[in-house]
Amino acid sequence: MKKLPVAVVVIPTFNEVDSIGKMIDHLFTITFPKVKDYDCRVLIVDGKSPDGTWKKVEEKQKKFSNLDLLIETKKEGIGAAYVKGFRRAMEKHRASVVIEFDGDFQHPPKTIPQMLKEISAGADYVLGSRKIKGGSNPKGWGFKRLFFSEFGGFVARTILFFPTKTFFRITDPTTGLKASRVKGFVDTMEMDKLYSRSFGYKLEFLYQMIQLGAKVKEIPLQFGLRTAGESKIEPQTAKDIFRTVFLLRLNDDMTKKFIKFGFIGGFGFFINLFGLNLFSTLMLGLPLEVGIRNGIANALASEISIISNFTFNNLWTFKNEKLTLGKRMVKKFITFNLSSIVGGIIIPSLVVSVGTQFFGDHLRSLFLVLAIFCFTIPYNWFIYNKVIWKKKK
Ligand SMILES: Nc1nc2c(ncn2[C@@H]2O[C@H](COP(=O)(O)OP(=O)(O)O)[C@@H](O)[C@H]2O)c(=O)[nH]1
Ligand SMILES: [Mg+2]
Repeated sequence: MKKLPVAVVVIPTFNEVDSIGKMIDHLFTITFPKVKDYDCRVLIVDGKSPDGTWKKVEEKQKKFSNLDLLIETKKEGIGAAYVKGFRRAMEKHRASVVIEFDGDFQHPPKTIPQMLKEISAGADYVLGSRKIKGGSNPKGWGFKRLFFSEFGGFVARTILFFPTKTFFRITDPTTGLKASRVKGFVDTMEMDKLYSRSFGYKLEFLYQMIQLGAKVKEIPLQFGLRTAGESKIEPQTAKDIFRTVFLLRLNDDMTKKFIKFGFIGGFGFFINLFGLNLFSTLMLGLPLEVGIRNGIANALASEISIISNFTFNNLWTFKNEKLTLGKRMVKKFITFNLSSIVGGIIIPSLVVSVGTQFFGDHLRSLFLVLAIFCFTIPYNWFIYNKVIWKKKK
């Protein structure tokens, strides 16, 4: 008989004695028989629950051979529990798919066959979403919990992914119901140094899976109310999640690039300013009108700042896409110059011109600042990434 790929449903538990037995029974007798193309197993990672959840699991192990139990020495957070669970699923069970699942019936077990089907159909990462058609939050949730969930999800999504495609594609980033492909994803993920060992892990796994290029599929999740036990969400959970997404984004390669780009751009501005004064002073002896003199001085200074921007971005910001001396570099440098004229002169001049025409001369400086931040910076960032230092496929 052909050996089926293994899917491990990992369930972290802490004081879930009232629901874990029912959950195990339900999975093995109702859910798994519906799955034909996976060898389904359950792994409970228990934080040494004082209520003896693990004893209940040991009791069930006598009945179900595909039920594994890992007892932690103490409660270390849901994220830490999943890391241990995933490792065990890969090493001991040689899992092809790992599923994140709660032990309290808030995640409907019938989503498991659905998620596995999506994986078989080619998805690498299946997420249960409360935000798409067919998904929902528990009816009994009060305004506060609902607000935190909605607002937290939006903030997390924005900080992590804005303005990329993923921002629009991931509707429920804090969801805890997921199926992940192991090969090329979970086995490649960095799990040693997580920012959060608590609920923030969800965002870290999500972020890493996206970075690894996972094909995402969302399925509707009707998030239920707990049937028993208490939520382990604590007041500091929101802070933990916020801190985690912030650190992830800050250490993102793109963000680091953007900071370098901004730094070099700012430096370029000062070169321009300094150069204008320097050249203007040097040309004082020449028989020129003041306007002509400053015009020439600024043109020279601008070109130096363009050269500086090009050089430093090439050596630092885009060092991985570095252009080397040669024909290609000359071509790109010419494009860079033309584009700098568009982004640095034509666009701001248009904005200042149109803005002051409509809203008054007194707003001149405001429109310049607006033009730089709203148009020049995004424009340059786009051109640098997509044209000048475009990644080779
Ligand atoms: N092992 C372990 N399990 C945990 C820990 N924190 C939460 N869990 C379990 O993780 C699952 C999700 O937590 P839960 O309290 O249901 O979160 P909520 O449903 O979002 O309020 C439940 O099965 C919990 O028992 C922990 O620190 N260690
Ligand atoms: Mg729960």
